[in-house]
Amino acid sequence: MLLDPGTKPAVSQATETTGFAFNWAAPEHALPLVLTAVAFLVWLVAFKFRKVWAALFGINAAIVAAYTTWSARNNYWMPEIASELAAEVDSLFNLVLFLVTIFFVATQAVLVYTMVQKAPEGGRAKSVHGHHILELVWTVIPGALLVYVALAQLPTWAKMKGQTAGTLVPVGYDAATDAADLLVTVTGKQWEWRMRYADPSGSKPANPLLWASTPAATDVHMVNELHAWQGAKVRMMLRTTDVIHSFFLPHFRFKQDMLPGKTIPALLYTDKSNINADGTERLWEIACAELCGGNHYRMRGKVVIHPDRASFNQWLNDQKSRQSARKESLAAANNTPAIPAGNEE
Ligand SMILES: [Cu+2]
Repeated sequence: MLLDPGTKPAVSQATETTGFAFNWAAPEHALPLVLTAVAFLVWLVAFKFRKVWAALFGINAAIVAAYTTWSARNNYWMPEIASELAAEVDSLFNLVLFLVTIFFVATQAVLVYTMVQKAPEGGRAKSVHGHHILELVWTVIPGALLVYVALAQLPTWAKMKGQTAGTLVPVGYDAATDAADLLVTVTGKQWEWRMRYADPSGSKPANPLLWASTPAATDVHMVNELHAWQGAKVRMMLRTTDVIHSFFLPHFRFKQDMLPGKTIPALLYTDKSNINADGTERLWEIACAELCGGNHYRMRGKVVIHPDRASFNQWLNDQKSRQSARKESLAAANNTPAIPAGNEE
């Protein structure tokens, strides 16, 4: 019996890790410590004047505001940006972060003011009930902001789904208008990612959605590695063979759940290559962002964006010939009798 070449392809795992190394001189490491130290000093003073809780809430708000502003400005929380779309996602994130920070600080300021001004020393603050206009204000303003955020993200979401730029209302996938340069099916499986490319020498599958669920014998299989070239629009057909996985590409700010029984089309824009001029590679990881079982943590892979289409084609053709060689050796092994001739019962 000939094994599916997809069951045991060459695995080349992402092994590089970047551990956290504390450095006093680095402001991103020292700043939280300095803030904490200042906060502790202020708290001590407050303790003396019996306004401990008011001081705590105030200090907390100040630290959160300083740290979030600083982190957003220095892009401290996010890895390298791999595409323009990723930068768009970051600005959406920063918009939400900005709104949340403003309102957090504002509400904490009211809280602290009430605790300091409205309470007798060491006693309880007085409660205020039934202020109609105030209630209207704090309902209408957040409501309007939520609607704004919901509308602001629609064009980015449509791009990620590969719909025409400028489309606000998400529409279903249409193979006829699919402008992708490369087609790849990514299947989540406990506990790895299976990538499948159409035969580079054959014609593009007429119906990519159908092809995603019915592999051709000449497809090229790969495990835990997603390859493309710089400047490509990559149509990814996302599937799972078992439970829900979440296909997460942090450098592309791309995350999509894979749902059993569904093929989910998405588009990846590759504006940058992660192969340096000297041939070394910057690690752009793939991770599973949905707890999917005991070995969930093993669902690591990597994205390789070749500098041009020619080097990608070379890679794909290379994979294709390796795969045919594996198929042939498997076929030869399956034709060899397991029991040497003459020893049969
Ligand atoms: Cu998973």
